[in-house]
Amino acid sequence: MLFGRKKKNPIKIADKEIVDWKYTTCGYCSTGCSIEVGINKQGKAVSSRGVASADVNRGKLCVKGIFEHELFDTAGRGETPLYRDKYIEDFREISWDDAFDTMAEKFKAIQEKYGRDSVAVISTGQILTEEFYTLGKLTRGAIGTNNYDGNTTLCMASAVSGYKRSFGADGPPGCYEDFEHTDCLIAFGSNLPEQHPIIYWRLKEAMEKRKFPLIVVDPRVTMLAQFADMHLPITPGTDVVLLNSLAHVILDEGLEDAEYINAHTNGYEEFKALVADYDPITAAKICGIDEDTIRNVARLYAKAGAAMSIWTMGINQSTHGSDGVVGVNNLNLITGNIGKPGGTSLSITGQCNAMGTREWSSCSGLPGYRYLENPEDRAEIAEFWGIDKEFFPKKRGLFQTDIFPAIETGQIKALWLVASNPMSSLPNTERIRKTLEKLEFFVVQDAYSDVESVHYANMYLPASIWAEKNGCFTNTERRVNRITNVQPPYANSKPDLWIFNQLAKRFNHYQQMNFPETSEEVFEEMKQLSKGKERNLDISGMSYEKIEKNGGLQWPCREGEEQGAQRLYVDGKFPYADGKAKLIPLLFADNNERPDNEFPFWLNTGRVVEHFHTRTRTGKMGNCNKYSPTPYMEMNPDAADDQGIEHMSYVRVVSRRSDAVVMVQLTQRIPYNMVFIPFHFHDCANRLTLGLLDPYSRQPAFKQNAVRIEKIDQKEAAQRNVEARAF
Ligand SMILES: Nc1nc2c(c(=O)[nH]1)N[C@H]1C(S)=C(S)[C@@H](COP(=O)(O)OP(=O)(O)OC[C@H]3O[C@@H](n4cnc5c(=O)[nH]c(N)nc54)[C@H](O)[C@@H]3O)O[C@H]1N2
Ligand SMILES: Nc1nc2c(c(=O)[nH]1)N[C@H]1C(S)=C(S)[C@@H](COP(=O)(O)OP(=O)(O)OC[C@H]3O[C@@H](n4cnc5c(=O)[nH]c(N)nc54)[C@H](O)[C@@H]3O)O[C@H]1N2
Ligand code: SF4
Ligand SMILES: [Mo]
Repeated sequence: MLFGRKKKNPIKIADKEIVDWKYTTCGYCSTGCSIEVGINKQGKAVSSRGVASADVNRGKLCVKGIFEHELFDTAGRGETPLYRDKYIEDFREISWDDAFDTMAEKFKAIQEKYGRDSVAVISTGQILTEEFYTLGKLTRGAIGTNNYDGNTTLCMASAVSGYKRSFGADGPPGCYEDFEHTDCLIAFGSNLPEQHPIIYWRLKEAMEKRKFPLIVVDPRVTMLAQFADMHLPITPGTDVVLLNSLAHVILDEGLEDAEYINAHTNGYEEFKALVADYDPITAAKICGIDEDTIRNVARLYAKAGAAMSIWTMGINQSTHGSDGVVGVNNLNLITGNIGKPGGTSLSITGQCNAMGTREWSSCSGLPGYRYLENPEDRAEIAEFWGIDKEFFPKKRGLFQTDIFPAIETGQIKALWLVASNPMSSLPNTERIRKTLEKLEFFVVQDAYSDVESVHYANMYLPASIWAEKNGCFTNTERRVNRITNVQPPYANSKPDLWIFNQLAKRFNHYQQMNFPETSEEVFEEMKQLSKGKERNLDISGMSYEKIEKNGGLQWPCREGEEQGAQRLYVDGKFPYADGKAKLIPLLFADNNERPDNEFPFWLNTGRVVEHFHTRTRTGKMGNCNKYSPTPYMEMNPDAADDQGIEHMSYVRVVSRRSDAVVMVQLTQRIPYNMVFIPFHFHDCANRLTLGLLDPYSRQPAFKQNAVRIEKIDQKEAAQRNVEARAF
């Protein structure tokens, strides 16, 4: 008798009639995978595949990238510019020209009445580098407001600030290839298999070839923790204590690299004095990791030939985010693990072009890692752009997270929001709602018109998205890669670059300044500004053609060089004036909202693999949304048992700010006194978060909040859920 599939119809793979494959780079996370999009006879994008020859992903894509071609005609795409005098009125369609005239007129009138800085501009990590550069030029050089920042303050600000404090400049010094050389890796608050699946795949490949210890520091047993040799379930917000204690053991046991410390760092004595207070017994009580584990990890790390640390939001999104990054850098400096193969401090960045905005947007200063605080940088850029250097402010203005309170207090009257969705992504949604309602004039420029922030806007500008545009992204390992316009702009949407250029025409300085029309011309302008021996951010050796041919190029890539550099600081020379890095003592202050009798659970927030941020994209894509269509919460089964809460039931989660209804998923991944809610869903996690700010980076502590859980009527909750999904 025959068993199996013999009699069944064979599986047929539909012929999509692809006639061309077009090169581009994924527009979700900062891994930077090269993608080819398949185009059929009708010119429609019908398939996505990884580029086999690309060094980053070597033919692989994750669940988001593999469906990215479906993005172009997802529901809710913006079709035409919209306007209304007051946000409570109905929108009416307007022409692009009218939109720009009105926008310029309103901005100018508000600036005249309340001062130049009363108009704020908030951007993103998700548009093209050429667009960032042009927006910066427009905002700093023509509109002239100093209240200009990006959503990167929610994301990478602590890494930027920590790199600057330790090394004298921003820029992740390592690369993915470091996995191939390292002898020990610690991951702090980074869940690679879900958030950077292809970086994880690179790590796994390296570990399969050559086993080395993987240590994961995370309060949850994440997917990465499940693959680790050691998991350190740290008490939230206490990484600085652990880092100080690791340094304590290393110095106490004489495991440091004294030669490296002497030759390449300043501040050793003060640093040593501070970490002396953080012996493992004292530290264990604060960070929840036992003293023997601290000693073991310190020894493993210091004795490894090459050791590296990676981190993401578990470190950055904290009241000690910047200090956490400095702590990681301290650890690597004292063990001589910077700039060597497998020895590095590698911040895993977030959005597809979080790096591009850091490098070129002028959000925190001037383009190409130049500073407003530096008179020579101001003079150089003013001359290059053809404007008076006195037009620039002498220090940076408000960070994104300080712009919203400034709207609240009436200092800021108008806001231009480009590719960010603060109604879902900022802490304390109710407060943000009230803040947006106070604006006199509010413009949202987004690829989707159904974004929550649009409800409060006077004007909506429909932007083209991802591979409807042409330009570059920079990934986590400083690799500049190409996005090519594989599809024409949707409906009457326009590339962000075109929008910036049109608005620029409405401002006085346009006559003196040059705003090139094409991305490639903008790139050539950026190349001019990047040239210089002392500058690490040098892209003058790149061209569009060369980038695409190589599947991306890393900076620095100087004029005449065939390839970019894999690592920074290889010679131990840092961008501080004396060429040395700083060892910085970090005093821990316990200032988080903590669980108590009234709010007994830590609320931790983050991400899942199938969704990206506020779901404007993945919420509408079949497979991505199918995996998790409902706002949910991870809860420990024992804790749920004690509260009489069942798996898959709805509960109300209450914090000091507000409440949210979620479905309970019971899992041992989460400790007894903690719950975890993915922040992707609107009117959910961020209704509850407090978001205390880091003093250096102004980044919110999204992951340390206190909540209680209440039982609710299941029928009503289910009905509300259905209604919410329908909206
Ligand atoms: N699928 C998917 N991938 C993404 C994104 C997405 O939305 N979806 N977003 C991209 C972006 S912009 C970013 S910034 C990255 C974020 O990437 P990750 O930072 O890896 O993701 P998160 O889930 O936000 O947080 C990581 C971990 O930090 C832990 N954590 C919480 N508190 C602490 C703490 O006090 N200490 C330590 N050590 N850990 C803590 C959490 O338990 C969580 O597991 O992902 C990028 N990739
Ligand atoms: N509780 C909690 N909150 C968090 C986090 C957390 O871990 N926990 N993480 C924080 C982090 S790390 C980040 S990065 C932020 C993200 O926060 P946001 O950036 O506010 O969230 P996104 O949903 O990515 O918003 C990007 C918007 O840009 C639009 N868009 C996409 N491509 C384009 C384009 O090419 N042009 C234009 N004009 N628009 C485009 C999208 O439709 C979307 O509306 O969230 C933060 N919020
Ligand atoms: S790992 Fe990141 S860059 Fe690569 S396909 Fe997935 S979302 Fe895109
Ligand atoms: Mo992020």
